[in-house]
Amino acid sequence: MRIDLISLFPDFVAQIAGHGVVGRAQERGLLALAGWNPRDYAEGNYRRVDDRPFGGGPGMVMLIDPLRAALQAARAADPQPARVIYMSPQGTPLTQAKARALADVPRLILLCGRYEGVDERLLRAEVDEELSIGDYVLSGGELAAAVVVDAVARLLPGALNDAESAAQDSFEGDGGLLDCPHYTRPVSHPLGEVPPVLLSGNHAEIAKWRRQQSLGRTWLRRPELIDREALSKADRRLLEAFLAEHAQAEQTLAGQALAQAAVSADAAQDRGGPGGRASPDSGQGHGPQGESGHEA
Ligand code: 9D3
Repeated sequence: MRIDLISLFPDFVAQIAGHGVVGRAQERGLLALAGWNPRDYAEGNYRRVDDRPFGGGPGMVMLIDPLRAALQAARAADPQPARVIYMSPQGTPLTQAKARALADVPRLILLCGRYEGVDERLLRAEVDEELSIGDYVLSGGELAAAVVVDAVARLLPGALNDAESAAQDSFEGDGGLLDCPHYTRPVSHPLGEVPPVLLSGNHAEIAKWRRQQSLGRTWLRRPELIDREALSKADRRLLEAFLAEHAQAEQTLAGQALAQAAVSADAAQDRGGPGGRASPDSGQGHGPQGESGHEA
């Protein structure tokens, strides 16, 4: 697959894409990246690439001609026709399904805007689709393009090694559940223990626990990703058990918080703090003062 980047900072995107999985995909010849800078195609001593917006208002708009020349150069660098995508806050949001579809396209050109955007006539004439990476404001299309390159490159056959690829398959096979928690050595640490089931060697139980964690976390954190009615009976039971346990843990935590608050209030009373007069022997030397480090 070939991806060309049209950008005032083409090296910025290439830099990001030079590491890890995407870098390896390039080394393996699965992905070829090339950058094209509209500034190099701009005319005159000042090599202008932008100008003020007709109708007034803040910011600048990218000029048609330098962008068109850069696009033309990119297209001419390879005879294969390219799909041109404008990275834009007005685009359709990138999803994993979209990334999969793009990974099947042999040639992409990603157009990155800066300033307020690009002259609409260039977009109408040259762009096949507009793509956003989410509802937040970036300073330009470069980081968004890097996200697309990363999401797409790792889907190219041969980009991932076997372990990465197996992990990906199981995730995608899950129909978009969140991942389960992960643990590694040591088993025992001041920050806590590893869940015993993971040390049991019982692979069926481990798979069940992981599935349950995935279901439970997805339900709690991203409820829109789960249709409870559409779950299998087994999944529904796992989720219900998870939620029951979760509610129990919340109860325990709330109980502990209450007990802690009572202890703190007691301590404050002993010190003659708010809520009570100091008793004669108050102050030092007794009681679980501020066990958690915070006092009322
Ligand atoms: C604050 C400026 N906004 C006008 C009120 C419009 C605006 C113009 C240009 C907002 C962002 C940008 C630059 N963003 C992108 O080029 C971009 C982007 C993004 O900001 N968010 C999510 N996806 C993308 S893809 C390209």
